[in-house]
Amino acid sequence: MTHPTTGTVTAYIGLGSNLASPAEQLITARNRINATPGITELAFSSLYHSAPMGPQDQPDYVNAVMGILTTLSPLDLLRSLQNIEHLQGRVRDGERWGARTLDLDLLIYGNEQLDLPELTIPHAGICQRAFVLLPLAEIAPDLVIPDNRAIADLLKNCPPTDIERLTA
Ligand code: ROI
Repeated sequence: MTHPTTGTVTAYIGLGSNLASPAEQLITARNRINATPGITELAFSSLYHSAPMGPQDQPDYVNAVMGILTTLSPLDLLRSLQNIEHLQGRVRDGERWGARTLDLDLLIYGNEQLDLPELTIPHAGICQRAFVLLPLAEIAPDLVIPDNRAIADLLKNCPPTDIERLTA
């Protein structure tokens, strides 16, 4: 939903890293997102330490979620996030679910539901991933995901195991 007076949309971005000083990667990414024209930060969650989902032969992750106001379209926002991943040394080597210096996922974009080859919104992984749900619930406890699922209900079905809040 576009805010009628400002032409901006509220969006949520998931951040994750498990290589090359993960917490610093997230802080650098936050600064770069904030420096992007058309993006204003609304909220940034605590950092969370989480066990890897998927292949276990990789380091633990640091995860967070950021809420923004943006004038960018979903695809322009996606491109900006991919550019930042690239700047921080993300290599897409084709290995699915492998270690990464930075992962920026566009989780939610207003009330939009999009299913494009390069972008699905709401992000398909939100509901199964405590490392997304927990930080999202921290900054947006009353959020209802566009297909009508309340964060609080999703959390009940997704026990927050193997995840620890790092900073206030
Ligand atoms: N596991 C955790 N804990 N955090 C992530 O951000 C993360 N990202 C991924 C995969 C490899 C699925 N596992 C993850 O892309």
